[in-house]
Amino acid sequence: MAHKIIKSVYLAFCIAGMLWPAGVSAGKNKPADQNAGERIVILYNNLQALAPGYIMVGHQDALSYGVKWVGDENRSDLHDVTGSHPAVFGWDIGGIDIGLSKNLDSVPFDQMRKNIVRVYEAGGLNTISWHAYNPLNGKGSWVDTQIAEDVVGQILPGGARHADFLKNLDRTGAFLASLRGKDGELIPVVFRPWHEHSGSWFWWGRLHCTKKQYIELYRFTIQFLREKHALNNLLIAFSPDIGYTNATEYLERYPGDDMVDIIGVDDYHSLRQNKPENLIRNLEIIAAIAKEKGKIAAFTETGCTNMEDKLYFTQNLLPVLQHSELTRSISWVLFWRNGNKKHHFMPYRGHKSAANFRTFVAHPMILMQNNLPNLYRVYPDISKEISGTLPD
Ligand code: BMA
Repeated sequence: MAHKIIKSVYLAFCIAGMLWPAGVSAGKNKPADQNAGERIVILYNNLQALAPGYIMVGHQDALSYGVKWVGDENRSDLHDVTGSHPAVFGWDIGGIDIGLSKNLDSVPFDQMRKNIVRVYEAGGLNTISWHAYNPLNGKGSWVDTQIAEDVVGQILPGGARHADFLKNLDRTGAFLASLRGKDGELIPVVFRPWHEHSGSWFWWGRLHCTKKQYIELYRFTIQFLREKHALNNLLIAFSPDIGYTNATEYLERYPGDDMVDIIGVDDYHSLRQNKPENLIRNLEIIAAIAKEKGKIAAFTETGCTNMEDKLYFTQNLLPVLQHSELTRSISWVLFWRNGNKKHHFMPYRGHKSAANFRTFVAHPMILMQNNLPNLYRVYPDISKEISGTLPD
């Protein structure tokens, strides 16, 4: 009898565990943040579980504007083209740091916040990059690629302008802390600061700081947001640009496993140069690192400028993504923004590559919002939850 009771108590625990919250820790890998909140752990587990079989489509500023429209409610160019929004939504908070009400591409922060909540409620993924303004002069992120600028050295602890950096970081933290769901809970987001540091076009790029300074900047930023702003809802994405040919080179300025969750890369170049083999190599390197470290690999930025290549998705990109077990384990691919007819990276209604994109998203490996399970719920097996609904 006693044996039976123990057994049923044990069973009850197991069943409860499948639902909440012990199921939360079911995945063997954990986010980098020791104090990660429950929802971010669920999200992390779901991303890990989906990664081997599926690649999510992401689009920067998808809900903010597209070619020939701005600010329409619940609209995206990808929805116009396929009948579904993307699964992943990219945002950029450059400008929040110096107290602007709109970001560097004129997206009002209040509207961005509402859309981030909307994406979360629909079960999709938000990823936030940060084209941080220069804390020394209030100008943008871009600097001369040939002339070294000592911004990082001056804003680090002990530097002459550290206090100015803290003000900017406080405003950034306050925005991230304002991303909340209906019950006041912090919305899980991917945060992708100090990106493309392997180039020298941003003030935190290779030419403008030492390896030690870059790593300190990165670690200081994340620790400050986690501790001072109590942000336990972040998955942190590390995303250099191209320029590595092996894992050691990729990891040269890596800030540490306790900081990073997403092993990313921004690569526009390889396919532009008609070198798919380079993109395959770059993706396989990040996928192998992610696998070894128990993290998540993502293709954090790419795109075909103005969609000049009509068959880009099925002829150029899909063969690369499908190439190997490693490339297939990339969690998402984020395409850059549709600013206007002369600056866009995705098709829009009536565009000549729209049909090609529809073929791409119909591939069973590719996920848009309409086939994505809610990423903030616990499932016994999330791959059984993929809806077969294809875009119209
Ligand atoms: C660049 C371009 C710019 C934009 C910047 C930040 O790649 O799209 O127009 O301001 O990204 O989003």
